[in-house]
Amino acid sequence: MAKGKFITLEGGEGAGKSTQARLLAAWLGARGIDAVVTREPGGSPLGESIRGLLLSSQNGPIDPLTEALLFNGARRDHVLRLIKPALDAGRWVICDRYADSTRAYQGAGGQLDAAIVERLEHWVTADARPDLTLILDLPEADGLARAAARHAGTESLGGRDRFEAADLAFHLRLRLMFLRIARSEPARCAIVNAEPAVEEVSAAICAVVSERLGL
Ligand code: T5A
Repeated sequence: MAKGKFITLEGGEGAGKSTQARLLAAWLGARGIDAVVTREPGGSPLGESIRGLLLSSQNGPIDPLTEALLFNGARRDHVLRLIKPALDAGRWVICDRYADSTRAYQGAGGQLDAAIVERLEHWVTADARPDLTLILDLPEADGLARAAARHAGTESLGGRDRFEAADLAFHLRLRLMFLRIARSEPARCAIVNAEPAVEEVSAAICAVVSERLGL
């Protein structure tokens, strides 16, 4: 059986990754392609438990190396329990965030040594490298405003998780890193303008998937 394709969605806060992951799965389903939608951190029971630890505002500041180890621990479990088995069974996998998020958030945002980030990524993702990564790009303040509008008033940080609560300079570093990754790996990555309406962004994504993955 042919292996499934592995698509990741990346970008800053509120870029629309979760929304677009669902729409892409539906579009693929209409073409007879069985796609599983998953997310990071999370995607497996252990991964979801680690997600709770990482996003909670109760744990105070966590240093970038500790964060990178926790994200990669969750990722390894996710790869072994869900991503690789699904791909081996011929299913497509659409993952809302993956290793590029560690490069951006802990590497560029948290200023963790790039060599450490790369080494961890190499160990953890050797069995599952994306065929296509869609980088959803929009100005960081716009993404944060979307995320804030979605969950205003739900928690002590005004509904924001630890990362959403970081300053704008942090979020600008993320955006620049995602764009740098896209430009340095053009065969794997495509930048999608995430500013237009949901339907327009979805159409752009489907066009890229169609062209890059031969649908
Ligand atoms: N993280 C993650 C790391 O630091 N390192 C890592 O290695 C990994 C894997 C995860 C956090 O962990 C960090 C990054 C994150 O901070 P999360 O809650 O999963 O936390 O955070 P996000 O992935 O950023 O999820 P969000 O839900 O905030 O953003 P999405 O998924 O990009 O956006 P979405 O689809 O939920 O949309 C947000 C809102 O905008 C609206 C939606 O309806 C929704 O209300 N929207 C639009 N509005 C207008 N126009 C459009 N085109 C819209 N698209 C969506």
